[in-house]
Amino acid sequence: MFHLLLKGVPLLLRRGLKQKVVSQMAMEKPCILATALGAPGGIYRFFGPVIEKHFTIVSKEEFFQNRERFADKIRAVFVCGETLEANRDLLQLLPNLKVVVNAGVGVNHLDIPMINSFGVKVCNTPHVVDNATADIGMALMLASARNLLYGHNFSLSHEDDHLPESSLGTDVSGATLGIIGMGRIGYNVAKRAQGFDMKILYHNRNRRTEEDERAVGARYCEKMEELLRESDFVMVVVHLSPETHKMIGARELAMMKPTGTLINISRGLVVDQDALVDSLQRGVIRAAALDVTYPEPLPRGHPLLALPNVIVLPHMGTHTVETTQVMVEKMVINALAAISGTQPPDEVKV
Ligand SMILES: *C1O[C@H](CO)[C@@H](O)[C@H](O)[C@@H]1NC(C)=O
Ligand SMILES: *[C@@H]1O[C@H](CO)[C@@H](O)[C@H](O)[C@H]1NC(C)=O
Ligand SMILES: *[C@@H]1O[C@H](CO)[C@@H](O)[C@H](O)[C@H]1NC(C)=O
Repeated sequence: MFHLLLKGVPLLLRRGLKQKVVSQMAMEKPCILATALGAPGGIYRFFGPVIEKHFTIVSKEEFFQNRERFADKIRAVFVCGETLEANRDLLQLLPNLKVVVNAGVGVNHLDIPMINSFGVKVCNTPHVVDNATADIGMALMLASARNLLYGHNFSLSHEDDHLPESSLGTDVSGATLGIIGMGRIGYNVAKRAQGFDMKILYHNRNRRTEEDERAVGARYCEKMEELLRESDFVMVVVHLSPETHKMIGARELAMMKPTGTLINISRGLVVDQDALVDSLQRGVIRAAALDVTYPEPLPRGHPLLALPNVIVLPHMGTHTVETTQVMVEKMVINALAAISGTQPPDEVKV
């Protein structure tokens, strides 16, 4: 672009001009407020350049030390977990803010109507997390079914050479998988499970088209009860909403096979955690494998963590280099759009 612009200008002068233009552009980069790169709960340093190409990052600390300098300049807030709260007190300090961009899909920690009342949009990063989240669902199912954590610990610290009977796993290939919530992630799970020759059932508010069902070999269960009764593995992939809040409680867990495994990659509060602890302790179900809990991470010493038939991950569903990179790129695209006054591709509306 510069070359077109500067055609005909002598080379040395061109260089000088180009530098000047570039440094002016650098000065004019809009500011975003975020947890400092690399700080706990902040975006990892590795992804800094993706943001810094377009924005100047102002950390929370820099902002509060020098509010007069930054208040007018901040055009976007990048939220990554809950270390930076986009609350009313903060928004009142940012007169030129255009958008709050959330890393990831789940925005239940954001008060969207309140944010919108400041004329500020909210965006998230949907779709890009689909593959990684479906992958972690499969990873949890396999790890739980085949007792991988037990086996690893055995390798580290075994006292005799023979695996005890209790370490026997259960087959995934050919087993029945029930998917609760057949959105994009659920559908991606079904695709993967098809490769394991699993029998696939799903429950969803809306039935998928026959073509969609046929493509992954999934059968619709209008009633969740039917799915719970028939499945060897139940994977919960719904969004948190008033309808899904504690949708899996003691009653639902009791409907599952005693050999059944619950895998939760949705949102902590979708499963009644106390009921889950009780069901696992009493052997109502075989095992649980969770990427999401309430709270996150679970406090050390939580009863779920003391159970041998549970795998708990600290919400790692999208935790890969590639997916994080695309997520940060999406955040930048949404912020740039909102700041320039065009419709951002991933605005969340209520
Ligand atoms: C799903 O996640 C945990 C376990 O109970 C619960 O806190 C949540 O309620 C639900 N997710 C899980 C982990 O099952
Ligand atoms: C998931 O992965 C496949 C294979 O790499 C790719 O074609 C697809 O676009 C990915 N989906 C998303 C939503 O990123
Ligand atoms: C790991 O194995 C050792 C020895 O068998 C056992 O004492 C310990 O409880 C195991 N730890 C876990 C977390 O299972």
